[in-house]
Formats: sequence, structure tokens, C-alpha cells
Amino acid sequence: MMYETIAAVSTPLGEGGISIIRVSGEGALVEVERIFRSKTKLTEADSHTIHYGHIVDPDSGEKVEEVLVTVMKGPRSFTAEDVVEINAHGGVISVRKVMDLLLQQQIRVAEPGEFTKRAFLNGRIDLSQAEAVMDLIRSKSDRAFSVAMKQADGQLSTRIKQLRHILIETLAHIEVNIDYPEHDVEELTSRFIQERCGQVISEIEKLLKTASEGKILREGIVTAIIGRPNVGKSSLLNALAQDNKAIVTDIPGTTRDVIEEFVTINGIPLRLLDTAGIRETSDVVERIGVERSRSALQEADLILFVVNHNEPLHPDEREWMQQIVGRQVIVIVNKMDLPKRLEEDELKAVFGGGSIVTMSVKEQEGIDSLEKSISNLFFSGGIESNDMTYVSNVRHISLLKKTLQSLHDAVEASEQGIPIDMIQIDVRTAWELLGEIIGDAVGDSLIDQIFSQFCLGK
Ligand SMILES: Nc1nc2c(ncn2[C@@H]2O[C@H](COP(=O)(O)OP(=O)(O)OP(=O)(O)O)[C@@H](O)[C@H]2O)c(=O)[nH]1
Ligand SMILES: [Mg+2]
Repeated sequence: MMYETIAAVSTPLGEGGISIIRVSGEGALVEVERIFRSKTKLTEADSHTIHYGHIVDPDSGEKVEEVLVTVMKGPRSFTAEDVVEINAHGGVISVRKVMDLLLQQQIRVAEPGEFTKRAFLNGRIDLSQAEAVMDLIRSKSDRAFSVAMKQADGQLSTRIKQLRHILIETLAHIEVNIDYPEHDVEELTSRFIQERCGQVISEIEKLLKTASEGKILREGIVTAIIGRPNVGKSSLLNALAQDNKAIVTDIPGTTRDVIEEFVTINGIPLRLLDTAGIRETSDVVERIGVERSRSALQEADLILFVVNHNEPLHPDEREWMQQIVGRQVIVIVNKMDLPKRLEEDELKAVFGGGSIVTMSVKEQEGIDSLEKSISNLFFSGGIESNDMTYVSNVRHISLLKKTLQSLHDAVEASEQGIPIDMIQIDVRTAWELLGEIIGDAVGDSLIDQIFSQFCLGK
């Protein structure tokens, strides 16, 4: 199929070493040719060659930019169409000038994600691979990157295709039974259905188990640092982020808003939220801050509850302990460089000794053990195994859950002796739902929606 020729700046805008403008479509070579002066004509160039030259305003003849132009002819290109990439000097102005000239030709601006969408529409990649491309761009940690990398590589697709294959076989078997009932005993078919569906069910369950870890890898563990004013919450954020992001003073009530920082600890991404110390206060601004702390606490996957080694427990702290017990909590006893005045036994009784870390942010002591506690909590070693396929995309997760439901329905119906052609519907639905993950049988509007989440130029 032929699509219009599109162009976009594929590197982040701003001053960089180089900027790349990508052009894709049937007219890519001809159209860029009009504004490019070089020894070789692009239309006569071999595929996968690079050409030095200038971008020139065809009306005035003025040289706009010195460039290197790469020619990649379809189908051996990212979009499977003819692609021209213009490597220009960094700088917003020169890039904009080149773009302006391109758009005066038979070229329009690409929508976000449109290049990847073309790759999909042209059959070069499937939908889960396309979504992985987006994850690659957005991934915030090395681990998340490698998960996305594998998905882009088609690992998830391969698994899904295997499962669909099993279901198609099952459907075929059912079909035979319906067409030639005399050839088969209905009971045999029932057993076959239960066995095959059961196999797919357990595979999907395995995939879904990886889902929560996958989500964490993508978005980070939402981690709220809470505690009374002045216990050292902001100091802790700064220590973990290795940056002076939050203001630290000895005045209680220093932090008035939720401060967010993305950090990676042993490869695990955390979205750290430093909050205002929770207390009753008459200060209007601080009170709003305290409200925000409370809602950060609600959404947190992990709570770092900071208390002061040098102070007895405060009634407020006793109250929060009751509120947060049962959630993922690490208690941080800070300021261990100062004399002990805290009733640690009481904390141990509520949270268990294993989740208490004693440290001094000021003396940089105990940060290692905190980092270790965090990684132990979330990935008890399992995440290290590299051969695992992770599901991390919400769309995939919800489709897998629906598939599971249909398969359970099929198994149940067959156990109850419901007619085979009814069961066939459930199995067929399961097969179709799995197909949606890899973009088989999805509607145009869904495709548009998925690709619109991409950034420009990808
Ligand atoms: N002695 C000692 N002082 C510390 C330690 N950690 C932080 N402090 C000091 O405690 C004071 C308060 O630190 P912050 O990090 O601002 O405390 P906070 O919990 O964010 O306080 P609010 O924002 O007011 O809720 C500062 O003077 C820090 O230097 C520590 O481990 N030992
Ligand atoms: Mg603070």
C-alpha cells in the first residue's frame, strides 16, 4: 500500500551534536532531491548509502545547511518504505529551516508515532513490537530497557503466536467433531478441549505473574517518604537521588509540597515522593502540603516511614503506624549518630525487625542496607532471570485477563457437557483476543490511539 510522504525531526529538539530529520514514503527520494545539492542524485543513489551535500532553498539558491543524507530504500528500512534521513547540525533554527523547506514540497508533517505505525501497517513489525518501540523510548531504567528490547524483538509475539496455534488446533478439532460427529466420541473432544485450554490457561497465568513486575519496571515503584517534620525525609531523598533536589533545614515544616524524583536502586526504578512532614498546623500553605502528603501516602506502592533515633515516639507516629501496618513499609530510624531515645521495640512489635533500617543520612551510614531492603522487598531474585518474557503493557494485561476468562468459560462449559458448538465460541473468542495483542484483527481506531501515544519523529 502507498502512503503520503511524511517528515519529522527524530532527535530531541534543542542544541545537540546533530539532529536527524526523517522522511518516509513513496516520494521521499524525489522530494528531498529538490532541495539537496550533492555530487550524486538521491534518486540514482544505491540503498543504504550516505551522501554529503547542502540543503538549498530552491527559489533563492541559498545554502541553508550542510548535511549528510542517508538513503534507505524500502522494504529494507524502518518503515519498509523509502526513507531519507537528513543529518543536520544541531540547533533549533537550522533544523526548522530544513523542515520548512521539506514541507514546501509534497511532504507533510508526520504525526506522533507515524513512522512506527507505517512499519506496522507495512507488515514489518507486529503491534506488540510497535508498542515496545514506544517503551524503549520511554524506559527509565536499564532493566525496563532490556524488557522493552526483548518485546521489540518479538519475544512476546512469539509466545502469543504459540498459544494461538494451540487454540487454532483445538478449534479445528472441534470443527471436525461438529462436521463428522460419527468420527469421534463427543467425550474425547471434551477431554481434548479441557487439556488444550488448560495448557493455554497456565501459560497465560505465568505471563500475567510477570505483569506487576513489568509495570514496576516501566513506571517505577511509587515510594512515599513520610514522617514527622524534621526527621530527615528530604535529606534522605537527596541522598538517594545523589542530588540536592529538596531543601533541607533544621526548621520543622521545611518541605511544603510533594517533591518527586526518579531514582534507580540496584536497577529498580523508584518514583520517590518526598512529602511535607505530617502534623497539625495553622499555616495555610503547610496544611495544603500535609494534605498532599496524605494522598501521596494513599497511592504509594512502598512507604518509607522515617522516625528520629533521638526522639521518643510521638502520638501521631503511633497513629500512622496503625494506619500503614500491612502495607509495604520500610521503617527508617534516622539520625543514629545522635543518642538513642526511641522505643525501637515498639516499632519491631508492629512491623517486625526485618523491615527496620537504622541509619544516619548525615553520616552517610546505612544507605546500603536501605537499598538492599528495597530490592529484597520487590524482586526476590526472580527478576534477574533473563530468559523471562515480561508483560508490562496495560493493554496486553487486560487482553490476557479477558482471554483467561474465555478459556475458563470453555473448560467449565465442556465439564458441564454443554454442546460443543457453544464451547467453540469461547475458544474462538480467546483466539481473537490473543490476536489483538499482536495486532491481528484490531480496528483502525485502536491502532490510531496506540500510535498517537508515541513521540514525534518515531
Ligand atoms: N544529626 C543528624 N541530623 C540529620 C540527619 N539527617 C538529617 N538531619 C538534619 O535534620 C534536619 C531536618 O532535615 P530535613 O531533611 O529537612 O527533614 P524533613 O523530614 O524533610 O523535614 P520537613 O521537611 O520539615 O518535614 C536538617 O537540619 C538535617 O541536616 C542525620 O542522620 N543525623
Ligand atoms: Mg523536608
